[in-house]
Amino acid sequence: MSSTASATGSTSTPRHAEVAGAGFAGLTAAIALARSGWSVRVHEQNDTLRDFGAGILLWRNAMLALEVIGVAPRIKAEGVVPDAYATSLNGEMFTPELAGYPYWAITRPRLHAILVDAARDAGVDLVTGSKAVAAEPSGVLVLEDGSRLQADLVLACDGAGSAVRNSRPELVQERKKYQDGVCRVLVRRPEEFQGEEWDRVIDYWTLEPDAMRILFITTGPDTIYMGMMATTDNERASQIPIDPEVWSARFPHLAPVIELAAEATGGRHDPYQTNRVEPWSAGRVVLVGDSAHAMCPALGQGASVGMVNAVELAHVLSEHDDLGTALAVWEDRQRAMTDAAQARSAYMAETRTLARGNGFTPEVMETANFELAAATPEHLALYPVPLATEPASS
Ligand code: 5PR
Repeated sequence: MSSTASATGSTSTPRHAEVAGAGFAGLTAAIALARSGWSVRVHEQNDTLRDFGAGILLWRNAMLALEVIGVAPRIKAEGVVPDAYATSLNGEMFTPELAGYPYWAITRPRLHAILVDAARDAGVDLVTGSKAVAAEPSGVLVLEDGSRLQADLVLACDGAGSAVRNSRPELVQERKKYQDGVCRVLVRRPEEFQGEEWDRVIDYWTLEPDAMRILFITTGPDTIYMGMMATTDNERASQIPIDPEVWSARFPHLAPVIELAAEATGGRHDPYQTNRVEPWSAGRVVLVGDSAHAMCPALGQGASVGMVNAVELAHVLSEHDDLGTALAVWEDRQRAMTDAAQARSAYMAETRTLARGNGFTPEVMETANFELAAATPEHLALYPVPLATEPASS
């Protein structure tokens, strides 16, 4: 195992990180640390490095994080900018929002592949079939096979159900479940949904007799990401594979894509949930991503906030030699934004405010407009915020 390098970072031996989980947060943290001189090993429990999800919106905050780690140019080349976010309630379309806003849509497998490439380029050691089960504040990551790996920093990026986090009773969790859940599928984009009017996000809502919603997101000329939300007690609408009958009855004009959604492989259903954890670290163990702040998807910010916090963590670690100081400064800087994102997405999920259109108020956009300490003025200049969605001035 690696050296027990001093935590001062000024020695010739690079500091070493063991990361549990090769999801978006884990890979982003690994790339950021490796690029600032750390030796990094990532453990993925699955036998392959891939993402099983559908699509994702990467807001300005996520793009800034990806800019810092050098990945944004590939996102821009392989993803698309939705030309607007349109909302329809019972077939009536509200004025579209977010025109000109710097956000990108991409499939989750593509984003994941791009991050894996960048991790390899940065010299990150990626280990598959390696399941982390616990960690110790002295800087030990424990694997399922009993190995104990010593590190200067252990990152628990093993998701909302984090086994590593759950092994630390001092990291106190506050969980909450909500009424809705979402089936997410990636479908082939058929002929009838080609054309400019579909090169956007369209959020189709119905609220009677119960809430059912289809979030239609272009992820390029070949694919559509569909987020199909329903109350979890509507069993037929909370199933993978998609039940085409129950969805087409509510959204007849989307029947062709619903048929494709029903045939899609690799979709998943997740109930909306929040897990607020405090604090985010114990000694040399730190939580990054859903393990720290699982949130409702209503803001579309779960993964973005995880990637932002990952990049900010590496940045703070390069500013402060003392690990304890760095972790305290990091949590202090990121906590308010993260708590607000969790609270706001929960509020939006509970009240379904997006259904009424024009929901991207300056307050809602605060998360997307968060400016990373790690971002340079040049990075910021690449992502100007259009006037209509400018951060609320105080
Ligand atoms: N926004 C996005 C999204 O993927 C979902 C929601 C909002 C980008 C669903 O996963 O409200 O559930 C949502």
